[in-house]
Order: sequence, then structure tokens, then C-alpha cells
Amino acid sequence: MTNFVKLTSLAALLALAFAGPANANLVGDGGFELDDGSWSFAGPSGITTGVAFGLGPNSGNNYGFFGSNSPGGSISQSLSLLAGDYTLAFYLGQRGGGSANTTVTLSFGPVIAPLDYLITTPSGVWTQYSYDFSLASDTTATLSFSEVNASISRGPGLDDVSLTMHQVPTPAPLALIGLGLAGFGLANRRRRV
Ligand SMILES: [Ca+2]
Repeated sequence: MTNFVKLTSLAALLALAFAGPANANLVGDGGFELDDGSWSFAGPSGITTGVAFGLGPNSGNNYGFFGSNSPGGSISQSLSLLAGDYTLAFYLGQRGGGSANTTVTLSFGPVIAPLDYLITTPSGVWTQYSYDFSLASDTTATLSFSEVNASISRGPGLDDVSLTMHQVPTPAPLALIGLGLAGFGLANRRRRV
């Protein structure tokens, strides 16, 4: 019985240690691999496959792109979010033939104020950007990336957009920890007797 208690409590602790936070990506088709309608494309923008104008996908076969010779393309999707802490991350990459620097504006409805991301890396190089924010209440907002430069000849690429919620311990896992520790205590006390 002692061993059983010990094993049970050990299993409970190990389960907690290895379960980790869920951290599921809340963005649909974040890598532009499925082309399943998760994203809305407006103006000069879309999904491209393989290497286009010197830029290949950051992951998989595809990436989102902003078009050529005319600004105003945008890539967006609407998301329903629960109150909590989040990290938004994404990759931007310059495409060949573009100007030295390209700006993409990120807007996210009432969640965060619009932010400009200036891409200064050479064509063909992806850079990851991330942004942490907190939501005080449940919100529905449109996550949108817009290309705003007027003078570029090739818009940049966008890939691997992820939005993850930071997990906080819930009463159930905490109770499980208590059970595990109690089990260890019980096992040790029985062994000493
Ligand atoms: Ca991809």
C-alpha cells in the first residue's frame, strides 16, 4: 500500500510537470499552409507558394504576401478572446525588388493600439516580432496586418502568426499538487513507522 501511495503521488506530480501549459495557437492557419478561409485578404495581398521575389516561406510551403507597386494590401482575421495575458508573434520578410525598408502596420481593434513594424533586413531574411498584451475582459477583435509604404515595388511577406494565451494554475492542478505532496508525506511517515 505504501508503494501504491508513493507511485500515485509521483504520477500526479510527473503529470503536472510534463503537462505544461496548453499554449494553443488561437490564430487560424497562422502559417498560411491551409488556405482555409481563416484569413481575409484586401487590396494587393494573398498567399504565395515557394520562393517568390527572393523570399521563400519561413515555414512549410506558403506565406502571406503584400502586393506590388501599390500600397494598402491587408491580411486580417477576426478573433474572439477571453480575458487574460497573451503573446502575439509573427514573422515579416522583405522581398526582392522592394525598397530598403518596408513598414507593416499591425492593428488589433480595441486590443492594442496600431503599431508600425519597419523591416530593415535584406530581402529573403525573415525576422520574428512579438508583442505581449493583457485583456481585462472578453473581446472580439480583428487582427490585421497592412502594408503602408507608397513607394515599394514588392510588398513584404508574413508567416507563422501565432497568438497564445498564458496559462495560469487552476484550482484543479493545485489540488492535485496538494494530493501528491500529501501522498509523499504519508508514504514517508509509514516507512518510518
Ligand atoms: Ca508558412
